[in-house]
Amino acid sequence: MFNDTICAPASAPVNSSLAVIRISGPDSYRVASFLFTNNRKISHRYAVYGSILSDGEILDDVILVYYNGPHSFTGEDMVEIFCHGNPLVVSKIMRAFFKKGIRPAGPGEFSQRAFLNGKIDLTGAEAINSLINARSDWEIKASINQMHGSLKNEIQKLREKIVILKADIEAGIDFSDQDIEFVSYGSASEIMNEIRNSLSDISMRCSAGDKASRGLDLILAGRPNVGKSSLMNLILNEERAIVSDIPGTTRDLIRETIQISGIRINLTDTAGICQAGDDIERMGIERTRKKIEDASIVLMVLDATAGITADDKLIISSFNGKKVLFILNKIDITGIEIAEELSMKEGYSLIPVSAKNGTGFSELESAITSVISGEFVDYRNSFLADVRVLNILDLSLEQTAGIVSMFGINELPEIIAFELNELTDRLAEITGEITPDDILGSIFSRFCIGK
Ligand SMILES: Nc1nc2c(ncn2[C@@H]2O[C@H](COP(=O)(O)OP(=O)(O)OP(=O)(O)O)[C@@H](O)[C@H]2O)c(=O)[nH]1
Ligand SMILES: [Mg+2]
Repeated sequence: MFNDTICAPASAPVNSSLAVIRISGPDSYRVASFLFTNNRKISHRYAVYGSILSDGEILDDVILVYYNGPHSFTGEDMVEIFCHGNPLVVSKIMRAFFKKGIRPAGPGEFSQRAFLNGKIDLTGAEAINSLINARSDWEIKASINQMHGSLKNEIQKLREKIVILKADIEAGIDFSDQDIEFVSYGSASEIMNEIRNSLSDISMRCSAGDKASRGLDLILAGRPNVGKSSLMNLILNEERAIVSDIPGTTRDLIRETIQISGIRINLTDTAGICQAGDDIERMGIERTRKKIEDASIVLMVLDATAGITADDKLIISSFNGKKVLFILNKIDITGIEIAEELSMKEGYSLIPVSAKNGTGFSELESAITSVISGEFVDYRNSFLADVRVLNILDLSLEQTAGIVSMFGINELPEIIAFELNELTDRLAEITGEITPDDILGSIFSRFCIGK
């Protein structure tokens, strides 16, 4: 428990109908009662209406809720004040609290107190931060699942298994003179293999989650003038990129983030690939090639009026096994039949569209959706995990493999028990049961103030 009391706005500093101010710590109740006109009515988890009064001046009429610790978010005594959403009003109320000895909270300090007081584990705290910053439906859903313990529960199940195995091996050491075996090395090794499989499954689900929260890179590529920028604008539903009939209009990469099927997509429009006319165009094409290498999915745009040209084929041959969707644009000029003819002749599966009048747009969206689902086979079951968690999982997997081989060479049980102990401690870092202070500091400093 902390002996100082902290205060911060929990809402953004903009003019809005309401704003929320949070106070947490042992002085919350005393100072709130002092500044609040309706102080006799303040009771645990009741919303009370009154005014905040400082030096005889009414600062605002507010709703105040008091939470008696440990039954609060932080586990301490807490007060939440719902005032009118003017940043000046918020700042006046906060200053009144500061004058009474309460200090401003740093980033993530409320969540850090909740964690240190055992109200949430580290995966839950990180999920709250992800929920606040989520940019797709998937991230929102995964954050809520994780706040409800999805990752924590999996890790705890594994730790329990390891602890039982370790206890059996240690019991074997204690009773070794009586020739009693609690677990044979054969079955211990099997259990360890199961643990390894579960760890590897969690790790894969964390990597899928990591990928999904960064977003999938989709890139529009093709020759100049085929309509890449027009398609970009159609997908974004805004005139984002300049469109013209002059080949080489787009020179730089144009990147926007959208959501398709609940997944974050980073969509990039690129310079048309051709023999560059000038240095700037050449630089644009180089950037395009580099971007294609990094992309998850390429949307190769073809011009129906030109068919599939030798230059198109050259570009396609540079994709090197990437996932590609072939889009046949400008079918408003040629008619849709050309798509089937060309598909038969050239062997590509073409999606006919017109960026000009929107024909084929919904088919294009479904094609993108189905590629995304294929790309993230199991993203719906994935976890939100940052590099910290992924790193712990990698090290744990390595250690697990080492323990399996120790059973194979009949290593001393004392040494195996030591390794198992280290493994449980390592996994405990994920939920934060054992985590060095500097790591905690760096995790919570990423949070916003008031959270
Ligand atoms: N009729 C018709 N014209 C189109 C269509 N899509 C694009 N255009 C026209 O084709 C020309 C080139 O379009 P852009 O979107 O600038 O092509 P781009 O591939 O981005 O070209 P660069 O940036 O030069 O590589 C413009 O005049 C567009 O109006 C379409 O579906 N139908
Ligand atoms: Mg363009």
